[in-house]
Amino acid sequence: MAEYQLYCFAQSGNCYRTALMLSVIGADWEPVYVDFFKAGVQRTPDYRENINEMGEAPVLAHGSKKLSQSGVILLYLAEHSGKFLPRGEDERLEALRWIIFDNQKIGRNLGPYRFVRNFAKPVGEPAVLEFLKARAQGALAILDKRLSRSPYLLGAEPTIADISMTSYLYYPSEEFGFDIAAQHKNIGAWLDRMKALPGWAHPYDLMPGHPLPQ
Ligand SMILES: N[C@@H](CCC(=O)N[C@@H](CS)C(=O)NCC(=O)O)C(=O)O
Repeated sequence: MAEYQLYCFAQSGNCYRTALMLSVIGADWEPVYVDFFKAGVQRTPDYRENINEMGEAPVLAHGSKKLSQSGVILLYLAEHSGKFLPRGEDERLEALRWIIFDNQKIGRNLGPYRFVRNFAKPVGEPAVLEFLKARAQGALAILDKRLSRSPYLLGAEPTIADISMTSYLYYPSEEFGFDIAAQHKNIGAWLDRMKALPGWAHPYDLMPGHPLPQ
């Protein structure tokens, strides 16, 4: 058995943050497939009792520990590996600031937008899609401005704040109906830099469940 198990599925940007981290730190890990779409495993009493009371993926299992919330998992892995760890109090707080902004403003809007556009049955109402897209675009513009100042969020080196921020940004542009990297040039250049990290892999190659069965 691998050292780490990650409960995850390929379509999830929330899961991707943590799968990418495991990959770029060179961890010994294996995915445990969460059948989110068909079986809704994350909503079963068994999952909530034994895996994550919050009913969400990702979950990282390490020995007897089970951790959820991608930001917590990223911090744990950074502290255990010494990699992508923000240094000193100011950097730690700055990393947390961007991780929370990502969770609340970017992933929180881009994820549901992509979900209701591609996976929900029936597909979401146009007004809902427009609302989520506008909120996501506003947050992406803030990220783009930040990345005009330095190669990575905190400066010259990538940290867990950058790994978190990749969440939904490598999924195919057809799934969004617009090209994030082309519309936000600094985000596009930063995505290329992140892609050059040893161990980088696309979410659909790193986690199980793609393509979805029809
Ligand atoms: N803030 C959480 C978000 C996790 C999350 O919302 N995961 C989704 C999958 S992408 C989920 O499991 N949702 C539960 C559901 O919709 O039943 C994190 O970063 O880990």
